[in-house]
Parts: sequence; structure tokens; C-alpha cells
Amino acid sequence: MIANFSISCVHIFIVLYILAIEVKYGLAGHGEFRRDYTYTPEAKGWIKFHRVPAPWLEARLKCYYEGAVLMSPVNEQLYAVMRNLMLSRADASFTGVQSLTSTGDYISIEGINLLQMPIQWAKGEPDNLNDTERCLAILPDGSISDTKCEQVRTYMCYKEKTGDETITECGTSDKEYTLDNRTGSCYKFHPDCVTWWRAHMACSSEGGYLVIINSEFEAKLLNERYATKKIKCHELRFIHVGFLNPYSDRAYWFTVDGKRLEDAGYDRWAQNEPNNVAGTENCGSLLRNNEGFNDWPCNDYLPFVCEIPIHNRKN
Ligand SMILES: [Ca+2]
Ligand SMILES: [Ca+2]
Ligand SMILES: [Ca+2]
Repeated sequence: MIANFSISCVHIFIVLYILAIEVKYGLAGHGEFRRDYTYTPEAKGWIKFHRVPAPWLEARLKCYYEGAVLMSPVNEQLYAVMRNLMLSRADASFTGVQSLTSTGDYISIEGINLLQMPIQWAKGEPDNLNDTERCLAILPDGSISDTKCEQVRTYMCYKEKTGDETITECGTSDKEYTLDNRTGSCYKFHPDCVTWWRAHMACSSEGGYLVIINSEFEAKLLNERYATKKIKCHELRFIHVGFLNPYSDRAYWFTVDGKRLEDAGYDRWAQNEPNNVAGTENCGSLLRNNEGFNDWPCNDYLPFVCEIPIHNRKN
């Protein structure tokens, strides 16, 4: 009995000791960056394998919007992790290494020169076939080859653990999202001037959506928060918001979560809008002076706001 009790005490002590070590060294917090990323101790960070192929430039941007970088074999450890991930693959995946700006001068997203990387070339590579191959891919056997950046390939995004990845009340480690308790949503203003499509991609990648206005209150809130934010776009009057009209007959405006605009809770158009100037205005924008919606070309460059809903909508 005493022996059993002693063993139990020893077990409890060991468990507590391990827990203490985990808390001290942050081992318990591995899942804290993003739910769609997996912590990999050998990589000292989180990795997401993107199975939906994309051209290199899109892949780089996708990782960036996710708060990560397009992964490269910048050291032995990361190269080993990447080779391991490729074992079950049938086709090559992009790495973050490219020579887009200078033929043959390869550099990773982190700015590390290929000469510093411990890679093994595939047979006959690099060959810059027809002077068209500026991006490096890793093959299922772990070797590296140069390949067309425009081709679509799978890829890996990598986030190095820095200890600053705490998830906020907005459910993200992105500190630029701030909660408004009155609407129950978190918002992030992007001053970048991008197309509606790019804004939509950025918000989705960040774990939210291009803002959907659900009330007069929310429209007013956005204008109060962001009307005076400095932007460098050629067009200063509007921001992209989350609705569009994808049909040529312009009969239907849909929010990015698939509902009819009039069912979202706010569908006030500014005076004389929507006016579909030159038949090109298929995307939603909000006037920054709180006058309501405007239809605007999807391919025009505007700033935008992303939304992550946290609580049930109150306003
Ligand atoms: Ca090649
Ligand atoms: Ca909303
Ligand atoms: Ca318009």
C-alpha cells in the first residue's frame, strides 16, 4: 500500500514536472499560431501543406496573408522536414526560392542565398529550360529543380516560432484585428490598394472575410474607425466591402457568405448608385463618408476591411 502510494506520488510528480517544463518552454502552446497549421518541432515552427496548387506568385502571397512564408530548404532541418512531407507526394511542390529578378541568382523569401542552402539538385538541374524556369521546386524524392513560376504547384507555408503567436480574443495571432463588442466582430483595416479579388483572398487567408455590413451601426462604425486612415490609393472615396454582382444582368447582389445583399441587414446605396458606369461595376464598395454603398470595378485598387465574427451579431 505504501509502495503503491509512493509510486503514485512519483507519477504525479513526474507529470507535474513535465507540465512545468512545457509551460516554461512554451511546448504546450504549439497549436497557437493557426488551427490550419501544424507545429513541427524539427522545424521549430508551424507548417501548412497547401494541396490546392497555385502559381508561385500566388503561393507566395497566400503564405504572406496567412502570416507565414513560402517554405524554403534554408537549413538542414527545414530541408529534412520538407523532404519528409514530399514522401507521400506524386508531383513536385514549389519552394520559396526564386530568381525572378536576376537569372541564376536564387534567393529565398527570407532573403537567404541558395549558396547557403544544403540542397541536392535533381539530375540535370538546374537547366533554366528555354530561359523560362525561375522558381525552384522540391521533387517527391527530395531533390530540387528549377521550374516555371507560372505553372500551378502545391506548396508549403512556414511560420517560425518566435513566441509572439498568442491567439487574441479575435481568434487570430494577428494583432491588427480589434474587437468591437457592439457588433461582436473583429476588424482589420488594410491600407494596401488592391483589387476586390485580392482583398477577398487576403481576408479569407487571414481567417475572416471581406467585411459584410449587417447594420447602419456597423456602417457608421467602419466610417468612424477608418474614414481618416491614411491611404495611398489613387481613389480615396471608397473601400472594398464583401459583396458583388457576378452576373451580367446585374439582377443579384450577393454577400461573400452567399446571401442576398438585402438579407444582410444593410443595403443602403449612396445617391444615384448603383450606376454601373461603362458596364464595369460589379463589386461592392462603401463610401468612406457614410453615404452608403457604391458599385465599383472589381479590378480597381482600393483599401479594404476584413471581418472576423466572434459573437452573435448584436447590431
Ligand atoms: Ca529545370
Ligand atoms: Ca458584419
Ligand atoms: Ca458606381
